[in-house]
This record gives sequence, C-alpha cells and structure tokens, in this order.
Amino acid sequence: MEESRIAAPIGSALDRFIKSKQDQFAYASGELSQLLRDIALASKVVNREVNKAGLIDIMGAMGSTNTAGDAQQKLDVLANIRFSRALMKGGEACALISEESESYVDLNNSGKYVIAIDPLDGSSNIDVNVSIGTIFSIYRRKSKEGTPIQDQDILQRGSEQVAAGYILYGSSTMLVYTTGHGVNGFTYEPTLGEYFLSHPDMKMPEDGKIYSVNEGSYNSFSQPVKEYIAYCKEKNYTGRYIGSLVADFHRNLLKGGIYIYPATAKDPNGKLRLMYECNALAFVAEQAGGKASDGKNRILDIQPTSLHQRTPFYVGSKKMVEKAESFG
Ligand code: P6P
Repeated sequence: MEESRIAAPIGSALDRFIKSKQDQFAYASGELSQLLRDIALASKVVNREVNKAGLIDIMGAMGSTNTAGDAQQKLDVLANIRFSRALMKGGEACALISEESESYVDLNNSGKYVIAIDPLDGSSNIDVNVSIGTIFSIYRRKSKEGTPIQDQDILQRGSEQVAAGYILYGSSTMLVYTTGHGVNGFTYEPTLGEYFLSHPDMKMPEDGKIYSVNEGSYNSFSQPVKEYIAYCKEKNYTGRYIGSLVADFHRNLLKGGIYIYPATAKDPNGKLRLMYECNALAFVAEQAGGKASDGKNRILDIQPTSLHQRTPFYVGSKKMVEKAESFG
C-alpha cells in the first residue's frame, strides 16, 4: 500500500507528514514542503510576537518604543514582513498577494507558485487577548516561469488552489491545511519549535447548532438573512461570534456550525476578501465535507476581477449552509 494511503500517526512532524503524502500533491513534494516550511517558519516568529504583544503594549504605553528600543510596528504589518521575507527567501513563490499590499508583490524569482495571504486576520483582537489567525492560499502560476507575472497568474479562481490553510494563534497555535486530499491539523510545540500532527483527517460535522454572525448589523441584513437568523433562534441554536474569522471557522470545523458575513449597509458586497480570506477557508471547508458560498454561488467558482474584492461569505456545515441558502 502506498505510504500516502497509510494514516500518519498522531505526533508526526509536519515535514515528515508532507513527505509521506508526496504523491497526493500534484507537483514536486519538495516544492510544497518548502512552501509550507516557509509559512510555518514565519508563523513561528509571528506566534512569538503575538504572544508577547500584550507585554510590549504595556511596555509601549510607557513610551513610543518597545523594550528592544525599536519603534513598535503594528503586528499585522510585522506579520506581513515576516511572511513576505520567508516566502522570498524560500524561493518557491514568484508573487505574493497580501491584504497589506495594494498590488501583488513580485518576488523576482523563478518560483512556480503564487501565494495569497492575510498575514494577521483579526489583529484588532490582540489588545483584548482574543485568538487571531493567518490565512493562506497557494496557486500554481499559469504563465511560463521566468516571464513577467501576468493577471492570469494572480486572479485565479479558488478552485485553482493547489493548497490552502490557516494558522490559529490561540490557546495553542495550530496549522491546518489541505492539498485537496482532506484536511490535517498540526499543533505547535514551542519548546521544540515544530508542528506535530494532532488532528488527522479533519471532518466538519454535516450539521450543527452554532451560528456565527454579527447581529449588531441585523437591521441592514437582507430579509433572507434575517429569516435564517430567526430560524436559528427558533431551533435554539447557540450564537457564537468571536469577531475573529479563523477562530470562529476553526470552532465550527471541529464542532459543526455556520459563519455568515453577509452584505450589510456598510459593506454591500460583504466585508471579507475573496482572494486571501474566503477562498482558502472555502477550500478547507469543502475538503472537510463542509460548504462555502456567497449565499448563492460556490465561493471556489467565483472568478476574481480584482485583488481585494469582497464577497458575502457563508461557510460551515453543509446542511447549515444549504439551509441558509434556501431562504433566498
Ligand atoms: P465585524 C476581522 O476584522 C474580520 O476580518 C474577521 O476576522 C471577523 O470575523 C470580522 O472581520 C469581524 O467583523 O464587522 O463583525 O467586527
């Protein structure tokens, strides 16, 4: 039996796990290994910064510099720098799409991959010690290596992702990713500086009783969204909304549930970004047996027309998303 068909034992290190699954990745496993190693490396640095942010904030309150004497950078800018540098040095990515950069960043190397990333989603929650996350998508470039990056490399449908995932900086830090053959979760062991398989073959419960939506915007929701919320209340579902997409998504992945960020008066196309938030989580959700749409259309089928375009986002347990969609 091919090694990739054998379930990797809990506790497998990330690198070894990737190598054991190499025939599941359409391209050279070494390239994926390097890409995930680059992302994991940056996440370890961000994790360290996030975990001491509170302390530095306290110190920073005493002056405009942190204990190291550096001007304190906003963590999401710092995270963007860390991920950009790691990917540039790793050499496998030729371009980077980031929430923190207006245009894509040409990494000026012969890499075969394009990365879309939200370096630190929910960073405003750091001050109140709420979990935050990094969200990433990995695409294969379409144009010939060594030629200038083209729109066809950048504006790809979510269905073109070759890998995607997130890092959750929470009570423990986790890396969850898919290459299109299921979803696996790794927990970071800081004393060893390594991610270890803790959640093999993750499956999102087909149904659930948790709904995540910011009801503060209720008055500007469409009638169908209001009707679905009323349905959840009639069914005595639990409302859980952390205000941190990765944290809400991860809980719903484990326990079953739905996260909805619909169109609102303030954000008529929804608040969340297709390229570096929704596509990655939609890929993970589908690979775990869940569903993701904009309320009507499959997220992964949406053809992007601009880097930072927004979309309404319904993601979670398949039956819950289908029920929400059924209200029109
Ligand atoms: P609101 C954080 O800014 C974020 O992008 C997601 O992580 C989170 O789910 C959402 O926005 C919160 O937005 O409008 O409910 O505060």
